[in-house]
Amino acid sequence: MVIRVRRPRPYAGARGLRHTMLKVAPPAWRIMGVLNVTPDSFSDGGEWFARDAAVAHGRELIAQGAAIVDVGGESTRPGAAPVAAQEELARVVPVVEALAGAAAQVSVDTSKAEVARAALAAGATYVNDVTALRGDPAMAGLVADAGCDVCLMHMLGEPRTMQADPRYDDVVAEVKAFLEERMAAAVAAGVAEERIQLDPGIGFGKTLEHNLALLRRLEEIVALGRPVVVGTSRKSFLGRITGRDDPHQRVFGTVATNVLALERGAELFRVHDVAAARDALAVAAATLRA
Ligand code: PMM
Repeated sequence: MVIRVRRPRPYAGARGLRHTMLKVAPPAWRIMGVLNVTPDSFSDGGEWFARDAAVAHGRELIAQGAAIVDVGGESTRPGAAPVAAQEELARVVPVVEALAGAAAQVSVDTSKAEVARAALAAGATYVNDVTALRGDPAMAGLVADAGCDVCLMHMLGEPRTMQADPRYDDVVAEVKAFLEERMAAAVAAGVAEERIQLDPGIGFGKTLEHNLALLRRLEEIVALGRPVVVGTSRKSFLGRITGRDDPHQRVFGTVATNVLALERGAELFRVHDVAAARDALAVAAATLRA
């Protein structure tokens, strides 16, 4: 089956906030709000597991300024148990369906083609695949046929074991080479280059030092020429630095990484706390432009 997705609507801005904003060019940055419909994600597992709660939270993320809502039905935290496609489908599709008419793009965070296909048919226009199209041989062709946006993310190993003892000679060079190779593979499979976004995969097979090196030298990933997605939100390396064990208390640390990443050229920010990121990025972007 070939699914043609609708083109995403233009970014409508945060509801009720737009008229008070500076009259400057529309932001080059966008926020991807995280919506985990899972019982076991590391920071919000169980909070939005019921369909109605998930849909309401998705709408709230959009109201706060998310241009994309990223709906996921399988936790990728270290050690997480795999979820069968049917279960993942049942979690994700009703939420995608309900949010598809809203003033934001809906993304599906999955590495299973079966789940992505159903989510695209339900109105998603973006596939966020943490395996960069390596997890399911049918995924690249599906994304190519659908003409949807796709995020290719770097991960060393697989979620169950990735944090065991990750090693690199030069983490930034290796992540960059991986993303370049995955982009070429996607294009070879028929994915349009302009639909591809790249993500260094903060926390996916990386130590604290690896994560900081990737953020510090993010320009090297930006130099690949495609929009860069950064997902630092509430992650454990922030807790290591700040001493905050509760992921909900890592908002300020997340915001610091977002601003640094913006300055280095990142365009998409995958966060749980949209309002905080939106204000910080608006101020940082206005300052950089001035
Ligand atoms: N991180 C998580 C899940 N999906 N997708 C992308 N593209 N980048 C990320 O950094 C990323 C991701 C980690 O789990 P969470 O949904 O609980 O934040």
